[in-house]
Parts: sequence; structure tokens; C-alpha cells
Amino acid sequence: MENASIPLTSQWEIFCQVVDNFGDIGVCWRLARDLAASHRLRVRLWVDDWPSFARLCPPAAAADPAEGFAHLGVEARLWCKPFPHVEPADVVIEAFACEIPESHLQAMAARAVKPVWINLEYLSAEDWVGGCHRMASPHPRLPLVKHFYFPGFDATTGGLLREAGLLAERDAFRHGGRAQWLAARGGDALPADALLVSLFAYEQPDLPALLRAWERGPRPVVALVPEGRVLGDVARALGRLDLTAGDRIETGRLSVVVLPFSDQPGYDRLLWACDLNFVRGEDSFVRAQWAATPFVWQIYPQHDQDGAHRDKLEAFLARYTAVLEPRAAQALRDFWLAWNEEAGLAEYWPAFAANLPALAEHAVRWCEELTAQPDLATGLTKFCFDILAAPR
Ligand code: TRH
Repeated sequence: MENASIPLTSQWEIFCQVVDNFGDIGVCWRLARDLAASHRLRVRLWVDDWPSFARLCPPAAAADPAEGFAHLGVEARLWCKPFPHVEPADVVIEAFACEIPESHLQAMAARAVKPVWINLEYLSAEDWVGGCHRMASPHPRLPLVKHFYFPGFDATTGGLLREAGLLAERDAFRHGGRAQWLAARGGDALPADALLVSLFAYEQPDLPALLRAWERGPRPVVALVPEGRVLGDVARALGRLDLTAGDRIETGRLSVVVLPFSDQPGYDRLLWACDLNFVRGEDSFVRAQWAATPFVWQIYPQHDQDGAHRDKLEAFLARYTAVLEPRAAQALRDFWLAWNEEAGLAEYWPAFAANLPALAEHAVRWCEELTAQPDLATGLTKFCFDILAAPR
């Protein structure tokens, strides 16, 4: 939603350090676009890994990273060393506790009106999040105050990224564009009762067992697999050396179609087209919830000693299944745990599949509940402009 009270000249910047060749840029690129499009802000996005950024934003591949690149209202710049001398923005967002270059911090501290400094945190459904959301943390040396901003699932948090008009666009696609979209991917030849699945995941050693269950199962399954980390496991399970976009393999009741990695709007269409989505990390996990269809979440593997990773999964499971009928809740929990523990997929698939109708109804209700909250970019914009407007 546009906020007419916000000056058009306000400049924001987001610092994004790309972890593990790809992660985190998905959230930052989406936030940058939403701030520019829905809130009319001038947004600069600093990325330290240009090729990873260009996977999400293909026109950036042809740009000279040193010169930067403007697209969809966002100015993307390479975060290089030494960091260039640039006037800090009115609002400076460090994503996921990445460290802003010292020279830039000094420039922020030197401004007469200090920038609003935000640390945008990872998404978690854990209860402690609400208590830390918006917490202020003064810099130990410089006259700057950082505020923690937590995305989340209830009103005590900053909410979730949801662009204006997203759900209307989803519904229009389902009523109008889906059949054509599927036909362009060979979907016009699908059995009428096929279960359409999208598969975006980290490595999954237990995948062969699940693919075998799909191959021999009572209902045809069509798995649409975008190019990415899980593709090696899909290939091995199907006895292939490798797979690339455009490949299509039929075995028993299973068809596997490999798709090219698309831009973010293209990925939304994939989620909207399918009956069941396997998603991972943070951004695709949220998009699956806006798709309002059943999904399976693979949490980012941290191999942590203290179980933080499992706590995060349990916290979301508890929220998501709180008002779900016990049989469907158990089936979902068993299958999600199997997916994350990489064992038992074939064992838990039949109950999960049998509960898909109940899970589909639940996904719609859950999406409606989330939609009642303000979206993250709107809440963040208001929070920052309230600080900017307050006497300091
Ligand atoms: O990249 P990820 O694994 O991200 C993760 C999380 O952010 C996690 O919290 C972090 O710690 C870790 O990185 C390092 O998964 P995620 O968040 O779903 O991001 C993937 C992005 O890719 C998302 O924006 C959707 C997008 N995408 C496309 O644009 N096109 C595609 O074809 C596909 C499959 C995905």
C-alpha cells in the first residue's frame, strides 16, 4: 500500500552479505523491491556476491558490478573492499546481523541527523521474538542506535513480506493463467488426477525412497524441480548422471520435469500452480504460505550443537498445527520431521498424502489469518519514519 505521507526523496539502503552462495539475498532483494514499489522509497541494495544476486535478478548479469545497476526502482551496488565513500542513507538496514563497514558507520555517525539503523533479523516462530522486536541497542563508541526488527507470525513482531496486490495476482493466475503456464511446461499432457508437486530443497539423501513411493503410489505425481541443490539427489534416485532444465523423466506413476531457475515472480507462479510445495530457508517458506496450499518446509541446515535449528522447526510446527485436526497435524508433523531428519520419507508419505485435502483447507485459513496482519515493509516503513520524525 502506498504511503502518501512519506517524502519521495527518502533514501534507504540495505546491506546484504550472501551466505552459502545464495541465501539471504532472496529476502533482501524482495524487501528492496517492495520498499521501492509499494512505499515509493529510493532504495540502494549492497550485495557482496554479484553472481548470486544475478541469479535472482538476471538483468544484473550483464551489468558492470563496479558501476552498479538500477532495476525495478532499486539501485544495486557491489559491496566491495575498500568500501566506497557514499553518503549514508536516511535509513540503513543491515540484514541478518551482517557488519556494516566501519568507514560507513563513521559516516553515519558524522551526519547531523543520524540515520535510522535497523538490524533485520531472521524469521522465527519462537515466542521470544516478540520480546526482542524493535529493541534498541546503542553503539558502544559512536552516537548511533541500532534497532532490531524481527519478522514473524503475530502482532508482536514485524510480520512477513507481502507485496501489495500479491494475493489478487495469485487468484487471477489460478483463474486465468495457470493452464497456459502449465501447458508451456508440458503440463497439458498430465493425468487429470495427478498431484502436482514443486521441489525446491537443499540436499535430501532420503529422496530415492520418496521417489520410489511416488513411482509406485496410487496417484500419479508430477514433480516440477527447479535447477538447484536437490537436483543431484533427484538425478541419482532416477539413475541419471545429471539432469538439466528441460529434462523430463517418466517412471511408473511419477513424472519429473526439470525447470530453469526463474526470477522471483516466476517462482511464485510455480508455487501457485502446484498442489504441494517443498520449500526451504526463509523466503520460499513464506511464499509457500501466501500460495495457501500444503507445503513442506526444510529448515536451513545449521548442524548446531544446541538444537537451535530444531527449536525453530518445532516452534513453527506448534503454531501452524495449533488449530489443525489432530490426525492431519500428526501426519504433517511426522512428514516434516522426516524431511528435515532425512529419514523415513517413504514411511510417512502415505498418511501425509491421505491428509492433503484437510491440509489444503488449513493452508487457506492460515493464509487468511496471516493476511490480517500488516506486511513487513509497511510496518518497517512506519517504524523508521516515526523515529525520523521524533525529536532527537
Ligand atoms: O536461499 P535459501 O536457502 O535462503 C536461506 C535462508 O534465507 C536462511 O535463513 C539463510 O540462513 C540461508 O539462506 C543461508 O532459501 P530461500 O530463503 O527460500 O531463498 C531462495 C530464493 O530463491 C527465494 O527468494 C525464491 C527464489 N527462487 C527464485 O527466484 N526462482 C526459483 O526458480 C527458485 C527455485 C527460487
